[in-house]
Amino acid sequence: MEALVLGRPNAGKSLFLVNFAAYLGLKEIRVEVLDGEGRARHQRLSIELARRHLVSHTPYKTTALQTIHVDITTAKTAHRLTLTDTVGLTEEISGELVIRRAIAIALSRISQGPMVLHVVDASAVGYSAIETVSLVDDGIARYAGSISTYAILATKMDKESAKAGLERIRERFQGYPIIPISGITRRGFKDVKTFILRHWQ
Ligand SMILES: Nc1nc2c(ncn2[C@@H]2O[C@H](COP(=O)(O)OP(=O)(O)O)[C@@H](O)[C@H]2O)c(=O)[nH]1
Ligand SMILES: [Mg+2]
Repeated sequence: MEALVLGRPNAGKSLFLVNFAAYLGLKEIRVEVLDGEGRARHQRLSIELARRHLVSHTPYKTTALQTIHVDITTAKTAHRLTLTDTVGLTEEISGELVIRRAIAIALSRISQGPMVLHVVDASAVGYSAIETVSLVDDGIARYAGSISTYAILATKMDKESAKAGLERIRERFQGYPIIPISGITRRGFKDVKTFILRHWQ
């Protein structure tokens, strides 16, 4: 089973991915990095290094697909889960070829059938009508939400402003599963695991 992690730059995709893998018991992360040319490279990283390597204050640190394999163990069996991080999706067309390519690869993956975990920064969802959820998030929900097993992960719930943001997300994305999480405190990780197992195929 594959879960594709999508969202805008800086939403919190990579931190969720690394800490969720650690939560599932992974000690070392073997990342398969697909570069802008579509070539795969393999790297072994400790959770700490992976966090430093993949998570960034500056958007676009993730310019290639990074795939992590983890096992979710239940009472009966171990399920092999592949988590794929992606470059942030934006309204503008990037001037950088490597980013345009990474976006194209991420978008084309959606139609190949993975579960889509759509990460939205709940703390950045504004109060006024103009600065609410972006068109990019609308687009991801409409497209991935119609063809994939799909959930919105409303993240950064450890931040004060995220409470109001979560309400806005609930208003805007009615009918879609919404799971409040924090990539830092790991709030909601159990719910994400339950969601993944419930839709296992
Ligand atoms: N407070 C808080 N900060 C977060 C959380 N998740 C990510 N961040 C921060 O947001 C920034 C972008 O995170 P990153 O995972 O690289 O976002 P990406 O561009 O979507 O992959 C980094 O500075 C992270 O430390 C969270 O749950 N809570
Ligand atoms: Mg990232």
